[in-house]
Amino acid sequence: MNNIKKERIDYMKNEKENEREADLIQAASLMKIEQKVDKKANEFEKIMLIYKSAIKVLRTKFDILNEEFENFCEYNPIDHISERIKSPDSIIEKMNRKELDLTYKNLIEQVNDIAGIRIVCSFKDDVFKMVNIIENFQDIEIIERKDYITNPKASGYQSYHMLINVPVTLKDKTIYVKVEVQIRTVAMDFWATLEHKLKYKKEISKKSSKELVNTAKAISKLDDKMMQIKCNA
Ligand code: 0O2
Repeated sequence: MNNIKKERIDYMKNEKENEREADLIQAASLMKIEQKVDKKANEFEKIMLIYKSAIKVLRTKFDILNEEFENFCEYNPIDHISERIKSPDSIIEKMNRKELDLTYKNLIEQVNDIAGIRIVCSFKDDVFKMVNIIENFQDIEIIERKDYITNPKASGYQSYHMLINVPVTLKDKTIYVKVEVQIRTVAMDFWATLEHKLKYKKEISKKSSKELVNTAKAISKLDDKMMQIKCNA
């Protein structure tokens, strides 16, 4: 079930990716990247500010796209868009979960979803239309993608994730910052939101986990049925 294809774009793998991370470290005036993460420190705040800027850049692109669909096209695949910066506690919890040393280096290199944008679409095919549109953005780089729609997670979770590098223009240079884009249908979003609430920071029984997987399968069937109705309408 969990044979999710992790596609990493080859040219990004080594030097270029390290360059991107070095730029971010420099921009945050973080000279000692092996320094331990301190969520109350100035450096931490500066890093978060840069991630927030990346969200602003990408959010503006999606807002423009949404307005274009709304005003110039017959159909808008976007239902709504949301964004978030991962909270300091949640970043540290994730680093602990991944058994990472709590250094700024690991935070920048290994935590991919500090900045996140979610695009919620109406129908399943709209998700793939959005993926295609993002692929054609000239100024962003796609680092990785995870298609949890074609290959749902063992939990039942369905969503399309793209990890992208977004250009942030600072006074003396443009730096690239990682943002995770989650694209899914309204139905998938409904399931993920409730499942997150049910599971958040607590263990649930095997029976309940199984029931959640079954509800995810039901959601997938509903999505397919709605697509069929749309095609026949
Ligand atoms: P939160 O609290 O939502 O931020 P990676 O990010 O690639 O280094 P990870 O975290 O295994 O490693 O990647 P993955 O599986 O793509 O998950 C990233 C995010 O997707 C999660 O962030 C969740 O937001 C969402 N997600 C993944 N699996 C599930 C799931 O089973 N149920 C729900 N509801 N959401 C899921 P966080 O940090 O785990 O959580």
